[in-house]
Amino acid sequence: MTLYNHEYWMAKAIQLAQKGRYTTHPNPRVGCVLVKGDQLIGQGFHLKAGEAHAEVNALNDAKKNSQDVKGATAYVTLEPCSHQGKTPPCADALIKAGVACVVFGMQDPNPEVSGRGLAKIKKAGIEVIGPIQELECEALNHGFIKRMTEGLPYIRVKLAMSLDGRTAMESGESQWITGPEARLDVQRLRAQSDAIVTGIGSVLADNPSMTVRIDSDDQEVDSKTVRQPLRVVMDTALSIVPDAKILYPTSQACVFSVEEDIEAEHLNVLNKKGVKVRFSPRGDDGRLDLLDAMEQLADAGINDVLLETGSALAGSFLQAGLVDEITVYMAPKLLGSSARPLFQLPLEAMDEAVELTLKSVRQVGQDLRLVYQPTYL
Ligand code: AOF
Ligand code: ZN
Repeated sequence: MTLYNHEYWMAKAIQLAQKGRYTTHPNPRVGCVLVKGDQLIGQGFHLKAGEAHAEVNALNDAKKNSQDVKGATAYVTLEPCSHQGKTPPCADALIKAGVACVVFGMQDPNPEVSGRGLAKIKKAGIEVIGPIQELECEALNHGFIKRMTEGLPYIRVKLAMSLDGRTAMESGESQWITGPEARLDVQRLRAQSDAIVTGIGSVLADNPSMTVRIDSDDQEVDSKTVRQPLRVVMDTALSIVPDAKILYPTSQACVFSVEEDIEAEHLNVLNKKGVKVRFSPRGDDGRLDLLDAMEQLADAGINDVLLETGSALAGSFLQAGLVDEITVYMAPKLLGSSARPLFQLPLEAMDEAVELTLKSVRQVGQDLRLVYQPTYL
């Protein structure tokens, strides 16, 4: 089979994997197609943690279509697993089904797998080809890969700004800079994230709920299966008011504070309401250590963080080297020179400038969606 064919079928597997974009957490998004004699005989993707993996769904699909999988080629966006997790190893299922060849997109970064799935398949005499379209396959799972390899979530900062780079008026007023289409796009970004992180400043100023709100007729996200991400507040001195909307339901919320900085009485009030407060040490700047907080989130299985906050906390995340991606919605408005900037960064000379790489540009309604990556990565 030519490389062209491999890329064609892997692209199909990637499309399938994307169907799990809103549901697989904390598992990766994975797609699989089974091909025999240039015909697709089975397809599947991973939908939900605890349920069948992509390969097993594809094998079941072939069976349902009365297709014989013996001698087929399996295209999988991620190395088939070799371990017994919540489900049995996919490598074993493919071997048992008698596939002749496995083409994979990328190795599984999970230390429980990382190469063992491919080794098992090779040992069974099955041809293994790959990685194929590795960058595209990695793009499905930036968060899962970062958590597995660095013990940190993938952190995407979302900001809305005017053409003159302002995110709020001097008073803090910021509703609404962007149009309805961009705001819907943000809801989809939230729905793809495992946690929404914000700062106490934004909570006290706007009392946001930070929930995902998807209409029942949404073209992209199924409003019935949409998952509510964890809502997280960075609040060094624990100043959050007990009835802040973001805290409810408390099962899906948590607050990070510095233990020495808080009032025990206030902690009691919050605990009684069921609010989970986590502690992080003080960082070099005297404020909560953001790196520690993010490590705690990764330990709790958070792959993808969406940081929706004001310019001060966004600037601190950037300076801590924690930002993986910046998504900016730019509105056709001018907010004037006294309005607040995108990031608060105390820079003076040109050589201190934070360099960014432009990754994509898209028009969303009347706004532009710009995606950047800091070059410190
Ligand atoms: C695959 N195909 O579709 C997925 C894989 O607890 P479990 O059994 O669901 O296993 C989760 C781990 O399996 C996950 O951390 C990752 O290493 C791998 N995910 N592997 O072969 C799939 N979702
Ligand atoms: Zn598996």
